[in-house]
Amino acid sequence: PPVIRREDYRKPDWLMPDVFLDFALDPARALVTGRLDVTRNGAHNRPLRLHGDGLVPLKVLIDGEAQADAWRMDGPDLVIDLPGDAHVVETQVAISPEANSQLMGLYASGGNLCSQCEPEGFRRMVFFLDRPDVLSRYRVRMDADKARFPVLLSNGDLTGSGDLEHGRHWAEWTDPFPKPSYLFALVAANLSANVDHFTTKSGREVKLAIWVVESDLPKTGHAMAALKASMAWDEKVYGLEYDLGEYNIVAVHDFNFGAMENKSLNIFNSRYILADPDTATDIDYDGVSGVVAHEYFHNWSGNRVTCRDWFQLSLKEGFTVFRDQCFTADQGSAAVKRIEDVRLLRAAQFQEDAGPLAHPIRPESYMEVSNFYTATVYNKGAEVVRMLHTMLGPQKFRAGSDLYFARHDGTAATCEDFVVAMEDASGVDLSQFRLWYSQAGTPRVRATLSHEPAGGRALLTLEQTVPPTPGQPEKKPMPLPLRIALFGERSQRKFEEERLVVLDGERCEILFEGIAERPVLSINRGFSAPVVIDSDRSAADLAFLSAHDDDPFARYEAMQQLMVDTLTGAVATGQADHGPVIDAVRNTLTDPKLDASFIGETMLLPSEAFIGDQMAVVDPVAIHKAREALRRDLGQALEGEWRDAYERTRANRFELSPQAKGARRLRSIALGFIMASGASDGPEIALRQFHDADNMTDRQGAFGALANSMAPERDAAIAAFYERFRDNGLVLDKWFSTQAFSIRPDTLDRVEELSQHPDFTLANPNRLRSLVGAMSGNQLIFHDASGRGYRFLADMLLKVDGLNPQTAAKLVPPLGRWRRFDEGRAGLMKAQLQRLLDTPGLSKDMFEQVSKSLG
Ligand code: DPP
Ligand code: ZN
Repeated sequence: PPVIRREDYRKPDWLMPDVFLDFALDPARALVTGRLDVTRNGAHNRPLRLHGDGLVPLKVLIDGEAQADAWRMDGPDLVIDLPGDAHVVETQVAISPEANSQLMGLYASGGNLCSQCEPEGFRRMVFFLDRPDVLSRYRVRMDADKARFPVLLSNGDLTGSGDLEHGRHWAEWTDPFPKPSYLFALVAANLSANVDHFTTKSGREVKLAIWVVESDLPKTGHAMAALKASMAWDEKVYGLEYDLGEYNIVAVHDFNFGAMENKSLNIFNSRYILADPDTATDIDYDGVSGVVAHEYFHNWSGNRVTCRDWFQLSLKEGFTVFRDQCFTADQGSAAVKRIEDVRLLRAAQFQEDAGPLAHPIRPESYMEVSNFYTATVYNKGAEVVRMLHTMLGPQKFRAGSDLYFARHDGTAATCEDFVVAMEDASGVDLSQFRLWYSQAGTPRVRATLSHEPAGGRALLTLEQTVPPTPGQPEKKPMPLPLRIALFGERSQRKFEEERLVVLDGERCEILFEGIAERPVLSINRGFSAPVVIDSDRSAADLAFLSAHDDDPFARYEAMQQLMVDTLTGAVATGQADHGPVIDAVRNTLTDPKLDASFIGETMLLPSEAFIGDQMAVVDPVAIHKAREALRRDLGQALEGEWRDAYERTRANRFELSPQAKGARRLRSIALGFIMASGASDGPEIALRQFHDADNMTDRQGAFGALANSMAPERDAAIAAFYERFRDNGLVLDKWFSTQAFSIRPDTLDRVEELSQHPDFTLANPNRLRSLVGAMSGNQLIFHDASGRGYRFLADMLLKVDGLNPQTAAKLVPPLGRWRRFDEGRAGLMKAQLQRLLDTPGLSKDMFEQVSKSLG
């Protein structure tokens, strides 16, 4: 497949200010007509090239006339020679939504019809200028069988509707805001709405509707509350108001992404809309509010100002993730939110940045842009915006965002435009900061602190390196904003106020004066820069910080570092001293000043994958053994404390306050440690929690603990869970994923068995990820030395690639980590990648991921 390069960007040859689309809908065969007002953009004589993907023209009219010699097919595209500077081009095609297994373009889900266009799905519905820098005003007419599809929705405002012969009806929608094709949406469905209202700060009345199957209406309250809170938050924090009279959200079960921000008609994966206490965990509730907010915030950062080309994807995604992170932090516990975001960044993005698929947040090239909806573009992109916020301060940052929206409203912009707006509004020179957009790889900072007691001085030396990544062997130093403080070991007090140090060279030294006692270094507080810190802090220093640092993130981080040092030490030497971790955990667990949610976060041991990331060669079995040994020792040494925590978090009423959520979290973590201790009543306590729970968080917590155990209670829980929830697809996903995450030695057998289960299907992305994605995220199981895990993944990828290449390709990266493993495993992983590569007819999505992963 051809490689598309950022440097080759050329402005469009033709523009398309107004378009009219007509959809005569039927699940088996829909007729789609596009009438495009095209205008020549600049002085040139190039033809009009309309993108298509699998389309056959039934009709091509130029200014109302069939001119057969004026057009031709060139591969998937329709090329038309046009004499003048403005013409009307009309085309018609037939498509089959129910045969569309890619879930891109117009497809059927649960008997309803819906569309997904980002990034290049529009061209699967009608010949079009399907690129984000071509903005058009849309008028959309559709007709469908009224009994089957009573609800007909598109972007903008409803401008007409009525009944037709043969039981059909029609609707027309007009969107006054010019938009690129990827923001188009259409829905024809039999759904009911939860309707509410929001009044914007300037008095605009907005009708809000969340469309779901009628029986799911009681599960939409949380999403609706999140939508209203997001609308209010964006007015307050960014001064941004909603701009239309309607805001519709439609939930569907089959969806490649989490959700899609189509103008005024969001389409959501139902897992990010539906929530009630019986079926959704607290994490699911947070997922709903976070994604609802994310898609709402796109109305400005994405829709009103969109992207010039797909290399600029982080312009809307990084910024919008940053915005949704801040929203969530403001709604609940900011400390816990930051910890969760960093955990995700390290698990997904740091790994990506260290492997064969590493790319800058603004990539330089791609074969298939769908492969670039990555943790780097999204989550590292958000960290880059966060660093701007940290370095500029909130006021200048807000001045920058105001200028950005004012300057670029109604246009397609670039990452450079964003940085220039920040620069112009703040007066801060961001020349070197631009490296964050062009260099891949996670910077490392070595921090060395020395103390001279006689002079009362401490000297901190910071050195940065940015590792090589594919195509980028040499790196320049980047500006790294590091929040730093020193604490007195004896007094347990912070010396002076925290400093913000921007390390922008390879090395710098920072002098602290008036340091009379031995200082302990607290660095990268709040995770102010997305980097790895190497420091030689002792176990005692880390334990000290975990008890006394006044930055909650730094406190968490010190505990994590202490655990990681202990575990990597145990793997390297076969010897472990668990004493310091046990003492530090006891201190935190019994600290009456800490809230349960923070305690819970801090007690979580680093994942096996994260421990592996710290090692030159990952040894999955040794890591697992070391981590389980620490879990057992923590469980045994603190059994009384865990049982106390378990009792004191016995919630009596379900509510979603941060306190109640924290209590539930800590309770299941305590249960895990009680079971890890080997206490004979562990499985019984877990099964009791499983059955008595009045909410999914407690039930799932117990279910997860039991799924890892060899006790007979485990089978009882698996059977009971299935019986209770077999008709609820979203909960059944948990049933599959919990078993695939199990550390039991028979997990691979079980996963293979589950792939034959009548409720397993490759057609539904959530279900696919719940089994295949979960198994390949289970380091111990996936990396079974026999290579069975690798073979299972490759078998599945081959099957899915024919159905849904976009979703298949996203499951490739675990195989690409072969360089990090021993020769035996690496050989087996490469063999599966090679097997994929050798398969004829591989999609370009898969080809790109697999060929890059082989290196
Ligand atoms: N633009 C979507 C989102 O991230 C993904 N298609 O919200
Ligand atoms: Zn987004």
